[in-house]
Amino acid sequence: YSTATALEEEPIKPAVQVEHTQLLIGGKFVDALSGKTFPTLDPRTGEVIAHVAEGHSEDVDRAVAAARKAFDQGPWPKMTAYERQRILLRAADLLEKHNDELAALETWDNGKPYEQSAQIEIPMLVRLFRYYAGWADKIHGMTVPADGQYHVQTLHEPIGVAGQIIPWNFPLLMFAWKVGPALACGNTIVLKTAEQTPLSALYAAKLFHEAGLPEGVLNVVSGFGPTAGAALASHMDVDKLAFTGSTDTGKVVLELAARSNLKPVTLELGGKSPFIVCEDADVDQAVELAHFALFFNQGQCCCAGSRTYVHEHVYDEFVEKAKARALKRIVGDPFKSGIEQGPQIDSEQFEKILKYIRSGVQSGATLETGGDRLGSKGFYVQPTVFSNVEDGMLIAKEEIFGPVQSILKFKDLDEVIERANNTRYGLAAGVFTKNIDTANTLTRALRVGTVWVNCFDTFDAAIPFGGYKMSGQGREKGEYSLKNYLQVKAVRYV
Ligand code: TXE
Repeated sequence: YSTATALEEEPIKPAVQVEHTQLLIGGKFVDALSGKTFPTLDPRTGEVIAHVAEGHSEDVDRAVAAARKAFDQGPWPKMTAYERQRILLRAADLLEKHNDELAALETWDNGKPYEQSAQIEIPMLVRLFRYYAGWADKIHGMTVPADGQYHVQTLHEPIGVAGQIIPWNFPLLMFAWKVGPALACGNTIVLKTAEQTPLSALYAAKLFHEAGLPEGVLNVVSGFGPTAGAALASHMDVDKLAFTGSTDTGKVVLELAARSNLKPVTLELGGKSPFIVCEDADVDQAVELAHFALFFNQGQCCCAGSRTYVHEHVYDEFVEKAKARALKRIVGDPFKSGIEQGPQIDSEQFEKILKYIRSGVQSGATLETGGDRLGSKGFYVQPTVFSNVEDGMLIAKEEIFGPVQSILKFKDLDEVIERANNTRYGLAAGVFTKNIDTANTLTRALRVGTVWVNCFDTFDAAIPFGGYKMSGQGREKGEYSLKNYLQVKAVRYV
């Protein structure tokens, strides 16, 4: 890994100041009522970037009260759709203007390559808000035929106060997937960021206020899951909950929602996505795409192609080339140009990944390359490749969420379909083939929310994303996401 030694150098200083560390409630930055703070850490070193206000249930109460007031009495749900659209478009312009600061904060707090933040993720964030702004004035109900002398119409109304809990792997994109449709539909929001990455959402939310978003419409509470997160999920005055994170925590929030006020819940959870390389594949291209499908974002993607199934006729060549590609991966300080992989998010994830690597070795998989930490500080992990992986091994069953590729061998399509589907997850799949019949067979047979054919991890604001089975409930992005944030009222006139 070409820059491993450079990891011992001083980390590059990010070109941004941390301006906002308080909670954003009712349009104002405020301390937590307890006065408590928690440190957010630089994954390159484990050192403190800033101390951030730590929201607890009483702060969630305050934020929900502000959102409730903004919904019941404020201008937001009542203003014309055109006005709402204008505010969202202005916010998108401001996000675009502050591209570099947002990207620097994102990389500093999360560890992802700065070029990825600045050239892909922030532009995508801007695009998402422009997309949702476009929907604001295109939300309308139907006229419905009914027996008798009735005129029947449906009204699509905002659902109210949305509680949103997001993870740390794509802090700003998850912010956009949640906040975009909720605002376009006229809701108000209390958003809880992940405790690992509180900084960028505070900065972005401030820009929404500069763009003219009325106070109380978008509240941001930093804090931990079992305290702030659970308070939001179980709040009696939150009308809808949207969550992205682990399947285990998804079950917890669904239960909290059910036990409190039965708020509807959308969940985007974990995955163990198959990436299937068919017999006819161009091996070099397949290796490159499978590498990207797994290693992108330090392997910290819910939809990572983490079970690489390769046809037996091309298996040996594929493994050799996948190993060579992993060895060439450029790992280093994410602020450096040309870096492909930065550190993992925190010590917990770092340890979890190393534990899975040990488990892979113990269960008899062949460690082709990698397998250890990289450097002596921060949370860097060597790009790791296992071959001879069997379906029953933990590394083939559980979400590792790190730069660890598991390569499995298959003989024919029926077999790989059965094995690919034999998991509690169903988020995504990759299919690599030149044969349209093979592609058709696989795309129909795979029980997942997204199938990428000869591509992977391509995202678009208009394309729905979500999971089958225990990878989630509901869809985000695209037109499908709007119904998460709308109530349907039937009105009958005679
Ligand atoms: O997830 P959590 P963690 C997977 C991945 C990772 C594992 C654990 O495998 O290794 O989950 O990561 C909040 N009530 N994914 O611990 O706990 C928490 O504060 C309410 C997949 O980070 O699910 C954070 O804001 N909220 C994934 C959010 O839930 C609670 C992305 C996610 O944290 C809570 C991240 C509670 N009791 C991890 N406990 C994906 N689908 O993309 C925690 N939270």
